[in-house]
Amino acid sequence: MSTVIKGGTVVTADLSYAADVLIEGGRIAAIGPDLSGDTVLDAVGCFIMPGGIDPHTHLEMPFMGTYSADDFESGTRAALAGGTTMVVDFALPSPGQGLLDALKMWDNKVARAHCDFSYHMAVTWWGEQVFDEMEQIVRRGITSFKHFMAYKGALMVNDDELFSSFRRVGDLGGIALVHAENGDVVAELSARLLAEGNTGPEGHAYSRPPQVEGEATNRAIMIADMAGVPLYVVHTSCEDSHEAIRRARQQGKRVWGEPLIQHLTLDESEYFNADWDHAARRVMSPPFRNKLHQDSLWAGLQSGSLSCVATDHCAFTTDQKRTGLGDFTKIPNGTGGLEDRMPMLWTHGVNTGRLTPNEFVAVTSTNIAKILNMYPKKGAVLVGADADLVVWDPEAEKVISAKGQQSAIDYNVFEGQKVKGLPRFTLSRGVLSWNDGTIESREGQGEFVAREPRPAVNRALSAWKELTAPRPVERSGIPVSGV
Ligand code: DUC
Ligand code: ZN
Ligand code: ZN
Ligand code: ZN
Repeated sequence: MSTVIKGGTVVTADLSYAADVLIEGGRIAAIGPDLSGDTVLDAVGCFIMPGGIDPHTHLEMPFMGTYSADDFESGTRAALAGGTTMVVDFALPSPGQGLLDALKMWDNKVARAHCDFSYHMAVTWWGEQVFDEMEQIVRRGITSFKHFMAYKGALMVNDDELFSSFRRVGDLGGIALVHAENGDVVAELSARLLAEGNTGPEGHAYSRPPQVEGEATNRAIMIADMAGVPLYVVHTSCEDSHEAIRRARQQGKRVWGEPLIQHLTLDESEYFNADWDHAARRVMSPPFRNKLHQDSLWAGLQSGSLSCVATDHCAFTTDQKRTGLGDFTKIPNGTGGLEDRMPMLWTHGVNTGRLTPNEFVAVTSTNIAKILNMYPKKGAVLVGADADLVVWDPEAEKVISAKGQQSAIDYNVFEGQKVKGLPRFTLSRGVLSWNDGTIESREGQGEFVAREPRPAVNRALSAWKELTAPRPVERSGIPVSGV
């Protein structure tokens, strides 16, 4: 059985050209004019692009006393409905829990996944067991390790732990990820705000100003530099951290930044809504920022100083959010976005002229496939690549609403937003999974994507070698004082 996508324009991160795409055995078998196959998908007027890759999701994650509401079933179904064909989720050991043990928990969650997936492994504490197990995690095809610089008393690691873990990741040929917020300052500001009677959701935003993110991003970049490890900064939300990333990249450091679709399109005024539920549903970390920070993020995508657009999809129902009535620090942090990332980015990025369609492909798919070393299996329209494809109709429109969404929660942070540009078909390894408004994928269709380590230095080789291989200085005698 073969499938041919006919009459469209292939759009990759590099170029756009008219061609048909033939799919056999889950892979792209041919690209060119006048191809035929058993099943024909009509792509006239559409773009044929690599399926989106969301490098940052939290599905069914134990967090802040509850579990995020979308699991691998509803989450990956939402992904496909929005043109995304792969998610990278975070396996999260609780402090003291072994990495292999946590991985087993995640392996038990994924049986019903509709699209392909991989994991980042979180390092939430440090010790010999973690050091040892990291090697086995890499052998399992997980080469990216996430560190929380916030969530003090829960997931946060300190600088000594960060440095030790970064060195280990570098030695294993992996890549370090950071949630960059200064957790000590956040804890102080939160306690003060609560003591002063600021208990509402807006207190969340006040407790996490851009400076806490800028400081932590700078610190993580410097520690990664000393450890010689490539660094990926998740959910870059403001100019303060973008500036640090931009500077590092200009210095030749391997550092990448990841804005979220939420931070690109929603701003801090959401937290001042008179409706408590409205504001609380938008509580996430980092919080939404003002328009100047949004401009900075868009500029980063345009200039290439920011690399990937993600969602940090971590959805909680209104009931779950209400745990934080009377104390904003207890509102589960997180928002959804898996189904809306691609249409929202197309609408606010491509339709406004900020991004070209090729840049859209780069930041939604190809860049992360390269960074995580799974290109061109993923993120490409090339013969031999997985047929993870989206047939994109730039003229199709809808108004985003929780009604009819795939996500399990009862609201949508983009409610009422009009989008133009939607997936007509989404194919997961050649299987038609989203067919013009209808889910056709099967539960359990998704497979784990293993990744190979790839040794890389973080900065200029000479300086790096000097730092990591110190030589004792030979001295002829002990200096005599006064001489
Ligand atoms: N931020 C969130 O908003 N949710 C999950 C974890 C995180 O860092
Ligand atoms: Zn985070
Ligand atoms: Zn509202
Ligand atoms: Zn996250």
